[in-house]
Order: sequence, then C-alpha cells, then structure tokens
Amino acid sequence: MNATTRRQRTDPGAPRLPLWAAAAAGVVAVGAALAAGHLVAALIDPFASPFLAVGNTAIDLTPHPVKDFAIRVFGEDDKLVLLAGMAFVIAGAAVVAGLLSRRSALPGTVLAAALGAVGIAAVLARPTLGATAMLAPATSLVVGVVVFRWLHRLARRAPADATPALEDTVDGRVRRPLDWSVPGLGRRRFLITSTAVAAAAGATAAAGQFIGGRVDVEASRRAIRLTPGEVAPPIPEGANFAGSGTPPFITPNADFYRVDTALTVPRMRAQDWRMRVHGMVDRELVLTYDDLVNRPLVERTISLCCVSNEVGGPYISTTDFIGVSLRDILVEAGVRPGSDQLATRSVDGWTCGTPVEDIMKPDSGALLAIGMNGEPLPAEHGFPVRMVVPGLYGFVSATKWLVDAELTTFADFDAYWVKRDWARRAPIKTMSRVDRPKAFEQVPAGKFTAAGVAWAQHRGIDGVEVRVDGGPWQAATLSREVNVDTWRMWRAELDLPAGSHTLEVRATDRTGHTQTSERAEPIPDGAAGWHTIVFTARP
Ligand SMILES: Nc1nc2c(c(=O)[nH]1)N[C@H]1C(S)=C(S)[C@@H](COP(=O)(O)O)O[C@H]1N2
Ligand SMILES: [Mo]
Repeated sequence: MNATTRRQRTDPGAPRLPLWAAAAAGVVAVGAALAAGHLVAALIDPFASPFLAVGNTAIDLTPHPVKDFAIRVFGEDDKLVLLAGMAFVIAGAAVVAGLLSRRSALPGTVLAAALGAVGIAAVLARPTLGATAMLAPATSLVVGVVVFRWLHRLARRAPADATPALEDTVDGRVRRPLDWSVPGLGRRRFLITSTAVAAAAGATAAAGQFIGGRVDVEASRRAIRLTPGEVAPPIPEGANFAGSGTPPFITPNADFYRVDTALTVPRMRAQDWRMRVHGMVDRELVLTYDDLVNRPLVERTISLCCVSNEVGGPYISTTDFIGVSLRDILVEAGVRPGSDQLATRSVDGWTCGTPVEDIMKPDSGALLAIGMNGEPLPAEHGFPVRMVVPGLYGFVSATKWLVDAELTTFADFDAYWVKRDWARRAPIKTMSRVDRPKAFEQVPAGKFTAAGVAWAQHRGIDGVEVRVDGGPWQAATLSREVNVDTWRMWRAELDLPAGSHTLEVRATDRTGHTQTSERAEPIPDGAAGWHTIVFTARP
C-alpha cells in the first residue's frame, strides 16, 4: 500500500461514497455471507446455518416471560415473527456497516466480521452440532468480509472513470464527495456487480434451502403402513358435543396444537432413526424404526396438553396415538434401582425429564408413539418417533423427534425447561373451559345451552359445575367418558335474563378434588383457577 492510499483511508477530508452505494455494499455483502453459510450448512447439517442457529439460540436465551408473550400474541406464527425480526435487525446492521464506511472500508469490515462471529458463537451454542458445523458460519464470516471489501473498492473506483474537474482535485486527489451523477463506466460496473452478487446470493440461499430439505420426510412417511394389533375403541355416541360448540372429540392432525422450540421442523427419515436406551440399565438397547413396527402396536386415545396453556387456553388436543409400550422397552432394558428419571433428547437437542414411576406403572399407557389418527406422525408432531405419557404435561413427557433415552436421576440431570425455572415434575392439573358462549359474545336472552370441555388425564372427570353471576353452582351434563386419559365435554342449560353476565366453570376429578378459584400462572407447573366468561344476553 503506498502513502497516498493510506492517507486516503484515514483522512477525514477524503471523498465519501454516496449513501446508497455505501448501504448497498453493506446489505449485499451480508446477504451473500448468510447465503453462503446457509448453503455450506445444507451440505453438513441444516441446523448449522448461521441464520437458523442465531434464531434457535435466540429462542433458547429468550427469558420465559417474553417467550410466553410471544406464544400468546403470535401463537403458532411466533417463529415466523422471530425470523422476520432477525432479518430486519441484520439488514439494519448491514446498512449501518455500509454507512459507517463511506470513507474507509474498515468500520464495515469490522462489523461484517462481528456479525460472522455472532454466527460462529450461535453454532457453537447449539447442543447437537459438531466441529465441522463451524465451517458454515466461518464461510459466512469470510464471504461477508471479502464481498464487502470488494464492492467497497469497486464503489470507490467508480467515479475515478469520470474525469474530475481541475478545481476539485488537490494534490491529484478528489476533495469533494465522489460525484456519482456522472454516469461513467465505473458506476455501471458497481451497479452491475452488486446486482449480480445479490442475485448469486439469492440463488445460493435457494440452493441451500433445497439441498437442506432434500431429506424426503414425506416419502418416508408415505411408505409406512401402521396396523395396530390393538385398535382404540371407536368414539362412542354421546362422547362428542361438537354440535354444542365444543371441539370435535378427535382433533384432526392439521388442527392439533403445536408447541416446541424448533425454528425449523427437524427432518429425519424413519429408515435413519435410531434410539439408544442407556444409563442406569442392565442392558443397553439400540432400537430402529423397524424394531418398533415389528413389536405389538397399540392405539390409544389420549389428550395431550401444554403447561403453557392459560386458563381457558387452546393448547389441548386429542388423538389416537399409535405406538409401542414404553414400559415394555424399559423392562427389557432393566431399570437399575435408584433411577427415578428418564432423560430423553430430541434430534435438535431439546431435552425432557420424565419420572420413571409414571412410565413403569402397569396402567401408565406410556408410548413410544409413531402414529396419530391412523397416519405416521406428521413431521411437526415428532416424526418418526415421539414419547407420550398420559397425565403429564408435554414438556415433561412428550419428546418429539426422539433419539436418545437415558435412565438417570432427578438429582443428576435437569432438562431444557427445568433449567429455565419450570417444574421438575408436572402432572396435568384438573381443568375446565367454557367454549360457548365466547367471551363478550351476545346471545339471545332466555334458554341458552353453554358448553365446554374438562380434563384431568389419568384420573378422569367426575363432574362439572357452572354458575352465572356468582349464583348457586349448577351441575352440567357430561359427555360419555372415552377413557380417563382424554378430555370430557360438558353442557349446561341456562335461563338468562337480558343483560351482562359472568359464567364460571369448575371440574371435579375422580380423586374427589374440585378446582378452586385460586389462580396460578402457567409457570412453573401449570395454570389454575376457574375459567370465567363475561357475555351479554340481549332481549
Ligand atoms: N423436541 C421437542 N419435543 C417437544 C417440545 C420441544 O420443544 N421440542 N415441546 C414439548 C411441549 S412443551 C409440548 S406441550 C408438546 C407438544 O406436542 P405437539 O406439538 O405435538 O402438540 O411437545 C413436547 N415435545
Ligand atoms: Mo408444553
């Protein structure tokens, strides 16, 4: 580097790039960096994509009140909102990197490298990624820095092709802002190059997306036929109150609630699935998908629900799970005395801890589930294999994309949500919900049928009562019980004078426990209290 260029880089009087060219260099370089990292990741492990790794790490680091808020406000779109927000922040950082570099490429280079370092840190923080995964964010860092400096140099050279007026030069150097209004060859070269780089980045990202998604989960699902030896009894007449405004007894797979920390749904083919059962066992087992299919398959109707469900919330669904007895598998492995926790891990690194006793009870109903409503599990519900333990909230029992099971103790291991202050043990609380009327609905005064659902999995619902405006409790009619592990519908005939009303509901389970009015937040072990609806009867 000669003395003139050195002076030019640090000299505050040096000519400056136009704003738009500086910003474009930043944005195009960062886009190219992300795209290159995404493509390299697709060849190694799609989770190593710096963009996704940063997103997944953001989810893991988000304090639970924020996560709760995101789930409440954005529901199942929360991940889309996160990705869009990240894209916005990164694009903003890229613009800033460009704008700080109107004279010298140094600030932008440092910022591009810093963004790359964030990607590396995020990939390092992913629990399931090995050392080779680091290639993806490292590629991003290098591509970001190189492309930024290249475009920056092109941009600075551009106006040099236009001959500056004599009065604008001092010591042969241009002293005014680079005049890009002169449509010289150089300006065109910068525009064409940055557009080409942007297009190449788009194609690279698309290739990464395509290659990363090449694991053909749908073909693997389609090839599977599940024929349980023991089928679930059909849902009896009178179990379903859907005509009264409650959900259908069996939730269609597409409507089944979804809660997980996975930014992108893990994609694994059944033929690639292996699960090791190890830890405090007499015999380690390694199971394949064929091993499961060749065991006795049972079908059980079970209501799954999420600990994050607010009183009156939607995170409960019911399905016919098909699977093999988890108890039988643990019996085969031989659980050593002293082991009180089954620690399970998903392919994306999420972990879960389940009390061994809840699985080993002869009537536990715990499954390694492979099917839902006659089909192989949908990818977003854990294909190929997940766990289900009736009576426990999902975060302590329902590992999706399950790949590892270790017998351990509660003293020795804390699972994902336990590390984030949720409870170690979390049986589902007895709960009831009003589905009709809806909050603030206007209904005709006079005779009106209110309806809803109640659940107390593994204990069973024995009664539901409602009361209007704090009056006497009135018994609701219950739907026929399917089994103690599913929800039960209720309905109640009301006689409503015109005006505003409050409707409250409470359930009693088969242990004789009645829900109390005492409210509890979902954290740490599930919401409690009476679902209360305010509505209006019009004359
Ligand atoms: N791998 C993995 N499994 C998981 C989770 C997760 O975040 N990752 N979330 C759990 C929680 S909190 C619940 S409530 C259930 C939800 O299962 P569903 O999405 O099939 O309804 O999955 C459980 N299994
Ligand atoms: Mo959950």
